[in-house]
Amino acid sequence: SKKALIFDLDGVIVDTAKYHYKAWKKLANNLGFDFTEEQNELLKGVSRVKSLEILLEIGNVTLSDEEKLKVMNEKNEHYLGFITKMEQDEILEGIPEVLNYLRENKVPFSLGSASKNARLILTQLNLIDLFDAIVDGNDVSKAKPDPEVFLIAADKLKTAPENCIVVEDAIAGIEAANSAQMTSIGIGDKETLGEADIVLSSTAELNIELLEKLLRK
Ligand code: B16
Ligand code: MG
Repeated sequence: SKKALIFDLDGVIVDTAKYHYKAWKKLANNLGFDFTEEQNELLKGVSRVKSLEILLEIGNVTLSDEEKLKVMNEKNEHYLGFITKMEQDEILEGIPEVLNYLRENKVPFSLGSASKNARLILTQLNLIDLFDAIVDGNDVSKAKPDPEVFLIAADKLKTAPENCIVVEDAIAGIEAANSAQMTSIGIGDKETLGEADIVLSSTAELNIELLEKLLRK
């Protein structure tokens, strides 16, 4: 059957990691400990609940389930303050061209993100109508590295997993794509994303020429 693409959101379409970082850092500081940008790397591609657990472990802080819900909501409110101010020029380099190329050539594509704010972010960036399907943190029961998010996307695109090409910036996402039997393109560091079928240092390298080659295969 037909080839299709699945895009991760944070780190592939837009860099929301910097806003997540600011919001988690504020929460950490409120709880009495610091949170560095380096530690924030651990939260990339990881769900909101899991992110909080990692953060609390770093600070050696224990919270009740009720308190966890409360601080997660506060963190998200703070995060949304940044998101709602985001502009279209924050879309990562090369992405608009790639999405337009896929549409013009009738290659279906979906979002495959861990974020529960994905629809809001795509709307804010004026990209939501381009996508044939959207699968995000509201649609899954198992987070990446579980392949669920990408398998639902393939299903929505009516394509077999083997025909899907996943673009991801996080190791958990590459693992998810690989275990779904999909072709994985990693955006980032070759050492970190070594398990990916192809590694590109940035989205600017995800050009039409490379896509044409992959779609012809
Ligand atoms: P939210 P992705 C992920 O997005 C982020 O990389 C990760 O840092 C974040 O914790 C997660 O979404 C959940 O986000 O709090 O908005 O539900 O990379 O899977 O697109
Ligand atoms: Mg990501």
